[in-house]
Amino acid sequence: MNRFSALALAALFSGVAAAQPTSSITVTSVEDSGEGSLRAALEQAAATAGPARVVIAAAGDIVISESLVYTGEAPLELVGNGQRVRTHENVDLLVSANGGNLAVSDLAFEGPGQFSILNRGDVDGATAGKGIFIDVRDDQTGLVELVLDNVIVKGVANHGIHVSDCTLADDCGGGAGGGGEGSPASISVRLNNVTVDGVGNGKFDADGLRVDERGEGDIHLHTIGSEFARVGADGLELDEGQAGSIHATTLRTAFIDNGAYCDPAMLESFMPAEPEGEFDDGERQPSEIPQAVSGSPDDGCFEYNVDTYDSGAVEEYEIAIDVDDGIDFDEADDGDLNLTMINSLISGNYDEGVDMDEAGAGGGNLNYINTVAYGNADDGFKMSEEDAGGINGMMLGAVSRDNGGKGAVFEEEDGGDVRVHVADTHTANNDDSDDTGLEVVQDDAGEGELIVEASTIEDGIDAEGVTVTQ
Ligand SMILES: [Ca+2]
Ligand SMILES: [Ca+2]
Ligand SMILES: [Ca+2]
Ligand SMILES: [Ca+2]
Repeated sequence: MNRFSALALAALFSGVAAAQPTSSITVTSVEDSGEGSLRAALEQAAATAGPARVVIAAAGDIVISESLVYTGEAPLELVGNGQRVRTHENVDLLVSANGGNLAVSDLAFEGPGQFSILNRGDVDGATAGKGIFIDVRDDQTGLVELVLDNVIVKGVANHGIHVSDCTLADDCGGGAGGGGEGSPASISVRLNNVTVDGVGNGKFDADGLRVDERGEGDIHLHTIGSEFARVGADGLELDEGQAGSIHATTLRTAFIDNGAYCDPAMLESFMPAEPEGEFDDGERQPSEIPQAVSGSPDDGCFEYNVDTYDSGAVEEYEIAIDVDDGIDFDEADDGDLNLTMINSLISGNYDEGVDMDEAGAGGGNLNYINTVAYGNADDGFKMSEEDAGGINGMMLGAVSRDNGGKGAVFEEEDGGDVRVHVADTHTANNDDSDDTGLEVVQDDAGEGELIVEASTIEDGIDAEGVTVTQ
């Protein structure tokens, strides 16, 4: 036996010896509460202190009137057999309130549904309910793990699945614009055969899967054979602020028709006649431009940006309706953004299909392999990198077509290089087909390189500061 395997074995045995035994609890009743109920099992699991395994042996739907809350800090495994946990109330369905790891299999979680911007879940004093929610402790360390296997989440007003390592909870905001502090812990989310459908339609900025990570620590995401569809905001949003990186892989995962909570058709009539303008110094005062929209079904849907000159006069303004993406990552401060999509599909989303933003030190590493983006309202694939760090991009057997923006964008600002390799890839009919198939931009210090092999870029290449080899 060599030294390495001896050490590995020693570590394995010490790990087994140190682990606490897992308590096993059986749910024998589908009642909302009482003896043998899932609610009682979660209370018992929290009371055991160590890891617990709850097996739902009872057949039929479990209809709850208030949230199922696990308060333990130790890992909880919840094993179903195809049952549905349902509610008619606008509440969270399953909550791990003190950062305990969750592993859930063979269960569906269904909210009341019927939410829209005209039937919101966050008005009249209500808090919009989520499907599955882990609230990380402020002092948590190590790895917070959420593992879902054969799980369905539908019909909740807020996020379908949410892991929050952010002190501001639902007011963290997103990405570079996000706030809040976080624990030293990292977050790992693994989804296998998970469907998140029709959630997030009762509130602005409510996603299919949302991870808010602050403080030290990374986000690790792996999805296999999963689907995010008809979500009000982004199908999947990761916000990694402060130190730490995003490491994400999607395999055979679909992102379809997400981002329509702020339905442009519904809100268009609230837009000013001139939604944007650009002026010379002294030409227009702030009181002389359209004011922020009010009186709409949800005024949060309107982005309002005004830039002024030093004199106080308006330089430019823009008001826009905030629709959302298929998959949206924001990585800020130290750390990288790493995304590999394999055999995945991104279609019909109301903003970008793939919307990646990396800021601060660190770069972006993107691999789109046998992955298709079509019919998204803005770009099919978009990566923006700024500050120190560069971009390494690869499209292999990818397709991007019929999107309202560019087929694929790799834009790099400030110090750092951009290197993109495109092979066996097809782009067509993106936007107006005026050099919109591929856009690769290298700004400021650094080098740019685009290699295109065995590909058909019908709608052209727009390269700035980049050497193109075809
Ligand atoms: Ca953290
Ligand atoms: Ca970071
Ligand atoms: Ca950077
Ligand atoms: Ca650069």
